[in-house]
Amino acid sequence: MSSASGGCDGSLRYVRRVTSSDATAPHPPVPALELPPTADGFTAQFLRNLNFDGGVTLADASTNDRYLALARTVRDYLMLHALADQQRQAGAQAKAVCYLSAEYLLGNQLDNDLLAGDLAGVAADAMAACGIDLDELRRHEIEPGLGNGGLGRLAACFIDSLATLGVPSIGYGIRYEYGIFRQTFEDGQQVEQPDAWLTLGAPWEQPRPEAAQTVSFGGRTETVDDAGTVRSRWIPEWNVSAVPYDYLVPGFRNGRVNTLRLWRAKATDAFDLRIFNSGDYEQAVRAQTFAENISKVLYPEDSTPQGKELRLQQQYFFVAASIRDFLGRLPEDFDLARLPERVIFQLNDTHPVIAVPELMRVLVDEHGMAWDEAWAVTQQCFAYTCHTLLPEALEVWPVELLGRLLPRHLEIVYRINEEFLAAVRARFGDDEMRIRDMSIIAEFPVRAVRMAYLATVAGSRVNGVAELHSQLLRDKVLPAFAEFFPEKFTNVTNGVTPRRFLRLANPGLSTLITDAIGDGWVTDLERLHELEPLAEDAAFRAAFAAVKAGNKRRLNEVLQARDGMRVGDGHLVDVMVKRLHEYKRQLLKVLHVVSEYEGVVSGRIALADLQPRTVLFGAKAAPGYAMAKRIIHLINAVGSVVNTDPRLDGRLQVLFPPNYNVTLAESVIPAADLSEQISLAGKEASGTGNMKFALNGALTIGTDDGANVEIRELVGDANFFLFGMTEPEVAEIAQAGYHPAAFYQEDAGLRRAIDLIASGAFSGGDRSVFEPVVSNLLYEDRFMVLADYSAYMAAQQRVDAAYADQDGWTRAAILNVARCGFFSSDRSIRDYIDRIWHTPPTT
Ligand code: 26W
Repeated sequence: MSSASGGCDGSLRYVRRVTSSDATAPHPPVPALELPPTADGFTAQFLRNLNFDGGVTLADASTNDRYLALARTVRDYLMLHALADQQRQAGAQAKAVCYLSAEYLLGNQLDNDLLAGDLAGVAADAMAACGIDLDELRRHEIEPGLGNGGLGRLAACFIDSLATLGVPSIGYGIRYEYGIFRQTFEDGQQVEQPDAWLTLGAPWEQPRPEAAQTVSFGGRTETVDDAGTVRSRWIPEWNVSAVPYDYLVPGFRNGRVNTLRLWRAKATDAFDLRIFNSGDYEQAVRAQTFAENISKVLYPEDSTPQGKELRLQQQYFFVAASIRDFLGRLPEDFDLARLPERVIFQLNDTHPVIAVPELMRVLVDEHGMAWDEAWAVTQQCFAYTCHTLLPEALEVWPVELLGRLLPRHLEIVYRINEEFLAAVRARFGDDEMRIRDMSIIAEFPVRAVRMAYLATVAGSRVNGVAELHSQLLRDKVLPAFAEFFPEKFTNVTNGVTPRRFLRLANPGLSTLITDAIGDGWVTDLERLHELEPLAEDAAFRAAFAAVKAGNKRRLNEVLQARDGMRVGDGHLVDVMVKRLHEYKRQLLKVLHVVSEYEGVVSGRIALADLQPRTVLFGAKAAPGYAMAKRIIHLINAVGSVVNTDPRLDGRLQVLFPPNYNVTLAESVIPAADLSEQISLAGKEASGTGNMKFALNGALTIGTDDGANVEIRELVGDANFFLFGMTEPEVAEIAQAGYHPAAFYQEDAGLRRAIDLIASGAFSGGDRSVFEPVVSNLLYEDRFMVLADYSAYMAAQQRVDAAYADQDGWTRAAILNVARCGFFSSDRSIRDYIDRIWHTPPTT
């Protein structure tokens, strides 16, 4: 193929090229992009997109125009792969994974797709030829923040790994118009701003209005006599249209492209017309707003469900559309009794669990399948992942609400429950305590459907997300179910994608690794083990330390531009980034900072003995979570005092850049020395930030919780700062009665820190501001911050001592990198395939 055009003069042009004629091609030759891509071909396509899609010339194009045209061009190349991939997979009849998740925290797409499609080089050349600063376009991108935290980011890592492994799969979710709010601070307090991520255009998505599905709500059920069998039928009251928006999910340089299909709610034409004809135009418009509200906003609650009707509407909306969509892909004459051979629906926590009665309804009511057969099919088609241990995070839906919104589904849930409880009785007799315990329907405080129980009864497998979590799930959260269905329970430890979180986020370390062991690690992360001997190589250690120093400079550039902040020169960079929740114990970190500060100002610690540190926080609080917001206020208040007190001479800094998101994580994590993973043991299901830090050569200070346990086992005790109570110890003191005030009384250091906060030292003398935080710690302290304080302080002293030996620290950091290959999401996905899905990759 000849080169399309030379250079880039900005003129309007349309380059017509024809593929080599192939008699067996499914359609006549079409103008095509060149594969492999060339800079000239890329440039030509970029200009075409700029001119014809954007309607501007290069000379007149704004940054946004250029960004959109670049994104489109990248998507065009991926689309070539996608079309070829679809052709290869058509007719393969392979079993697919449908990943059902209410959240996908995707992060920026441009670099990810350039990397996966191996387009970074040509894109850079093309932009240079056009006189465009590629980095400026990178900075222009707004990430789709369609998730809250760990669960949504995990889903994004998983779809990356599914594509890279070549597993047939579709991710299904919701295209929220407003993603997770943008956090700002006013006087140190969180203020939420809308995240209007779509306003400047959404070049990565492709609307597919022709593939819209209708989703129904409300109404009533009636029974009909169908040739002697009594059947129930749903007469819904209102419909909305679900319009799919597709995102390409490219595998890493393997020609595979999967789909992420996100649904947007639109008013149906029929609905509009009916009201329009009644002459009430205003109401017709109101109805449209009502329907479109369903995909308007992501609920910013992470772990405390609000039980809002709109949220249930969202959940049903996306799973009903997804199930229909998937079934529509099967051949017309497909025998639905064989559905389990073709699909597994993975339930990402309880949010999509309403899919269970929906599939039953479709099979029984719409396809006339017998109940028992439909139930057997359904049980094989679902599997459930639990992501929490907090009882308050387990979703329940009042039957009053469910019955009003989805009356037929409630009937189906009742019948599932009836038959399940009959099986329990058959095995254990009329043990009413047990029956009440295991019923899918809770009776108190209101009759409600326990979605986790429904998922457990319906799914073929139930998994936790780290070894400890899966064990606690069996022993503490769902013990009666683990006894009844022992074969269902399994573990899949979480993982993170090495493409985004090492290869892209840490180019310096990536190059160092590749120079040492080749680039196979990008898709085979266990190969990082080959780095182990290099921990003893002084030259490698020096190079590794230089990369870390470079990453700190890079972070400073980002922080400076973003927030006017910077990490201190020569400082230990101590990072705690995650959602704000009391169980994660940001307060413990604050107490450490306050203790160090108090130590210096009171003269107990000589300034020269203080290890210079920058403590960096990133955390959003759910808007309705008052205590979390107070803790944010406290962190900012402590920062303003500590950062400006001349007695500290800048040796202790607290930075809290607002709006922590995936993009900021990509700058922060590679620069960190110390990773704070300090949740109360038994509360953090897994954590995934912990894995990202260790893979980027930060050492962890952490409790024996979630995946910390597995990280420590792999990296070794010498390379991990363990502290605090174990889960059984926590359970024991909780049992005996926990008295936080006793710890306050007994520990002078703790007393000084708390007293300083209580004194108003961080609130301009106003003692009332943080009084609720202080009294909560002293009289309730549900997550036992005070009980772990002294162990934490001692562990931080070990950190300081270890950091003083820079070469030893670097050795430990290298071993962290070398030993954390296990935490690739590729490995997690292989575990899902082996233990749950049985969906082999296709080639
Ligand atoms: C509003 C209801 C609700 C309930 C639970 C919203 C969100 C949740 C999630 C389960 C919270 C969550 O993100 N859990 C996190 O999942 C990660 C991925 O498995 C784990 O690494 C974290 O430990 C867990 O907190």
